[in-house]
Amino acid sequence: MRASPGLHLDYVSLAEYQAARWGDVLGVATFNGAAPAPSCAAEIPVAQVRTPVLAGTGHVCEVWRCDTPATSGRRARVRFRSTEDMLFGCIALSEAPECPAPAGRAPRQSALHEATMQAYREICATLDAENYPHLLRVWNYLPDINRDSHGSERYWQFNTARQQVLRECGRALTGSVPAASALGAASDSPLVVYFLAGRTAPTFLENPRQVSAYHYPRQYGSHSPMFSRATLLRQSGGLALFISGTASIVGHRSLHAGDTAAQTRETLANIEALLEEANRVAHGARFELGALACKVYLRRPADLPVIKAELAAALGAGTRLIYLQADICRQDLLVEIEAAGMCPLRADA
Ligand code: 3EB
Repeated sequence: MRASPGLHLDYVSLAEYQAARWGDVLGVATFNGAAPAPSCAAEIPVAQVRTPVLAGTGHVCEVWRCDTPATSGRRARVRFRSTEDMLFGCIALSEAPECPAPAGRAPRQSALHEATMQAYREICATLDAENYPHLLRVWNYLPDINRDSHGSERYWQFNTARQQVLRECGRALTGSVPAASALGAASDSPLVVYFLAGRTAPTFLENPRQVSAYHYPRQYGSHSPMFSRATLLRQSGGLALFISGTASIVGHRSLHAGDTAAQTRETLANIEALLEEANRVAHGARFELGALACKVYLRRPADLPVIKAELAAALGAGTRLIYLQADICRQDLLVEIEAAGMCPLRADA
C-alpha cells in the first residue's frame, strides 16, 4: 500500500516476502508459525503467530514498511526496529510449567498471568528506554484463550495482568490506551505480543455504538480489557487508522449468538461506525471500508463461506482480506475483524 508516505502494510506470502526487498521493513508477523525467511535480514523483528491461515496459500506475512531509515535493537526479550518516529516490537514468552501451590497457601497466579506481566513490563521498559512513549497498536495472541484455570478464564487472567502492569508503569488505564486485538493461538504456542509505538501522541477513538472496553461491567472479568476501539495517527502527508479487533458487540453485549452471518454484519456496522468517527474527528480524512486491509478471525473454519459471502456483499474489490482461525475472547463470538487503513490528507485540511 503506497497511497501516502509513512507507514505501509502488506499481506504477502512467505515466498513473496523472501523475494521482496526488506530494507524498508520495520517488522513482520507471520501467521502459520513459519520461521523467518532465511534470506531476510536477521535484524528484522518477526512475530511468529500460531494461528492457522484459512483460504489462500496456507501462510501469510503481515509486513509493516516505512519509507524512512530504520535501525534494529533488542532489550531483554523484546526485539524491535525503529525509525525517527515509529517503533515496531515483538516478544514471545512461553508459560513456565505450573507447580501446585504448597498446602495451605493461596494458589499462585497462573503462568499466563506471569508471562503477561513479564511481556508487558519488558514492552514498557523498551518504550521508556527508546523514548517512544505512545503505544499505538498492540496485537496479543494467547494459547487456549477460552480455557479455565485458577478459577477464571485465561483471557480474564491476561486482562488482570495487562492492567496491573499498565498501572505499575504509570500508563493510562482509560482514554489514552492503544488499539488492540487479543485472540487465541495454538495450545502449545507461547504468548506472542507485537506492537507499534510512536513519539507523537495519536488520537484514540471510541465507537459510539459500544461501551468502551475499559468500562465493561464486571460480568466480563474482574479487570477490564485496556484498549481503545481505534487509533488515528497523523503522519507526514497522511493519516493512519488502526482499528482494534471488532466483533458483534453493541453496548457491552454480544449479539446474534450462533448466527455467524448476522455477527459478521454487526461487526461491519461497528467498523463503519468507527470509520465515520475517524472521518468526523480528522478533518479532511476520507477513510472507506473498501480501502482497508482486514484480518478476519474465525472461531470455526467451517464458517468461512458464510463470512466470505457477507464480506463480498459489503466490501469492494479493493479491500485486502486475510482469514485466520483463532478463538475469540468471548465464547459466544464467532467472528472478529481488525483493520488498518492509510489515507492522504487533503491539502486544505
Ligand atoms: C471486544 O470488543 C472483543 O483484550 O485487547 C477486541 C480487541 C477484543 C481487543 C483486547 C479484545 C481486545 O471486547 C474482544
